[in-house]
Amino acid sequence: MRTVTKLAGFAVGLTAVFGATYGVGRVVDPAPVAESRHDTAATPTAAEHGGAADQLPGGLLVSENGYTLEPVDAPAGEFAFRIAGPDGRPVTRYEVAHDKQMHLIVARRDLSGFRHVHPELAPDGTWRVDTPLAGPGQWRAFADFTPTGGEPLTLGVDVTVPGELTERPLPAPATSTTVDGYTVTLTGAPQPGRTSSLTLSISRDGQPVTDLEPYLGAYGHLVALRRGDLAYLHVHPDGTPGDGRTQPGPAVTFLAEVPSAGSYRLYLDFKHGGQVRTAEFTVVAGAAAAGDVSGPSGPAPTATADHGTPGHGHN
Ligand SMILES: [Cu+2]
Repeated sequence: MRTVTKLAGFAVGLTAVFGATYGVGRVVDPAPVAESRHDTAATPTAAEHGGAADQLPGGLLVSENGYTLEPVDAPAGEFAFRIAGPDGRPVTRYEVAHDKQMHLIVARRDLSGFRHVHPELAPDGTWRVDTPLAGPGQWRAFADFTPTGGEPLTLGVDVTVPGELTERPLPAPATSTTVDGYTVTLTGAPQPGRTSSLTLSISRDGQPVTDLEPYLGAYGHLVALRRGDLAYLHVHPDGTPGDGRTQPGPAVTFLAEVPSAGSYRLYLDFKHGGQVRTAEFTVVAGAAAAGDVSGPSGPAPTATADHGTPGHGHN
């Protein structure tokens, strides 16, 4: 009983700390935290959906659950790293998730320069890839992987590329963007602490694109990074190619849960004509987001948030 009590106390402590960010409603029920951790290895999808609100967002830690992301020296033009396991040795066995054993995502601290690449694993546990770090700056590199026998993890590490840096301001929030002649339109807005549907529609020359090609097991792959700390968010596609209901465009729908109000940068990878492209958006989660200082002062944003009635936004 002592052990059980301690575990429960630990779970309460964790939940209370994270509750400031994720909503305090879960503090009263610590049991799901412990259960979701047990279930994760066997059913990662269920655990991700059921327990995400109780966990720290991905990518904020360089070491978690005994696994540590370690960049290693590499020749010019190459980026290399390994994952040290609980025994201190490089991990050499990984599960495939979204078609790959390792997803490496990089972005500068100002949220520019996003790249999503797939390194090659050497027998000694070193991952190598043509460097995705496109120029000088403070970069964050995220390794998104599942070690065999372990839980899905996203570890993050800072990497500096020396040189003259020009800080880029975060682009203003928008619901439409273009990349390589494609126009991508966003419908829906993320709401802190709950699952929101985001639909991205792709067109070219005014015509809807209806022959998207599967990429990483879906018609699109969406990553969200939070401004300020670059918290890395998994966003799950709603439907997969071949499930009998998911169409190859023009619309691709995702289920996103952001942990807090604030600004996020969304990066949509989609494949068409044999090439992967990335469309980027800035979105603001929550009615009373930081930076909303231009409007008249008053209680309106708070009142809107408290009522929580979807479809009654004022903007
Ligand atoms: Cu990937």
